[in-house]
Amino acid sequence: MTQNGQNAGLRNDWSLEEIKAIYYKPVLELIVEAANVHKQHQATGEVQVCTLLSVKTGGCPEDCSYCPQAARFHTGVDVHKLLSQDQVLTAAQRAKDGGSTRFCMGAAWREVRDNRDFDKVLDMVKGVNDMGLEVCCTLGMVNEYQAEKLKEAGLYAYNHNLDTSEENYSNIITTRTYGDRLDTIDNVRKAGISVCSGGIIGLGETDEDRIGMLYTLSTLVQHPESVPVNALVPVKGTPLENQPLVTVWEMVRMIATARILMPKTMVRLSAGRERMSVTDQALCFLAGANSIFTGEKLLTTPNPDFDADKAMFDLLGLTPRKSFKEEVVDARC
Ligand code: SAM
Ligand code: DTB
Ligand code: SF4
Repeated sequence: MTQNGQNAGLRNDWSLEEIKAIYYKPVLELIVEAANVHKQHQATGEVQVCTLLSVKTGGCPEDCSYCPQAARFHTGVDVHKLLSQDQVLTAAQRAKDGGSTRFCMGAAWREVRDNRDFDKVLDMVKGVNDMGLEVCCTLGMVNEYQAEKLKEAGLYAYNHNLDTSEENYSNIITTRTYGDRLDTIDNVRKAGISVCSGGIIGLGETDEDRIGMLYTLSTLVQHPESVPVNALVPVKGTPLENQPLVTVWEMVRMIATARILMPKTMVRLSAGRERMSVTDQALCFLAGANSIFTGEKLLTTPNPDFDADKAMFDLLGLTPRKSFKEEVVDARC
């Protein structure tokens, strides 16, 4: 058992065999076990509400085969350059008014470059942070120095997904390596920024790949503070456009295993909710999911609208989680 400061009481020495034994449990047994872990470590019934904004859409030089924003695929995505500070702050205010506590800005970049666009993003981070929201960015790869600049500007979290297992990575993306991904996560961690890293299921990967990704995440020196679990949204024009949709049981298995391995982490039911019924989503919450993206768009694809999510929260008796930033303030009072 690891007993370093932040990981106290949490394990990062899981073996593949142990993870397999959890993942392959009969699904109802798995849900019960995950629900128990959830109850011990999380405030049940509380769900973190996050909103996404694509601040720079499309034209990306990478070849991620799931992504509508890769320039080489013809997906008809609405390509635009970096939004203005005004446009971003207006969207952030709307998200805040809608009950979001985290605002995540995504850019279709391979990596951050030290140029005027990065300076503008730093200003956006400052502006959104000043509004009292937890600011998150997902901008591709960052080096140590860029991570520090983001931290200084007030960045709370950085999203950088592993997406799949190390073994499967080159079947999905060839323009960078798994090691590149891990290096960025490390740079973000060193800068003292909260780490958000997870993946996608439904890419054509095997169960062993899903287990492999969970193994990498749960054996990092410190678990990511959030782990998004995305169901592939197949987009016309991408190489994965004809992939069959994942079932709710596959999502549940992934979420429940993540919850058991990383009890203190926020597990986010991310892309794919548009096609899920409230009953399906309820199973995911039962299995340990406690964060979602709200607002009618993710980055480029649809998401349930505000009213549908409000009705779901009411029906299931869920309450929006308050901001981690507020908790820090409370603790100081
Ligand atoms: N360019 C940056 C990067 O790759 O880290 C940030 C933006 S990228 C769109 C963020 C994440 O969105 C990806 O890592 C992937 O997990 C997810 N994503 C992209 N397209 C998706 C799709 N069609 N279905 C589900 N998730 C998707
Ligand atoms: C994450 O894991 N999922 C979000 C967020 N992090 C950046 C993105 C989902 C994108 C789904 C496809 C789209 O809307 O373009
Ligand atoms: Fe570019 Fe990110 Fe999409 Fe890959 S996932 S093509 S890096 S925007």
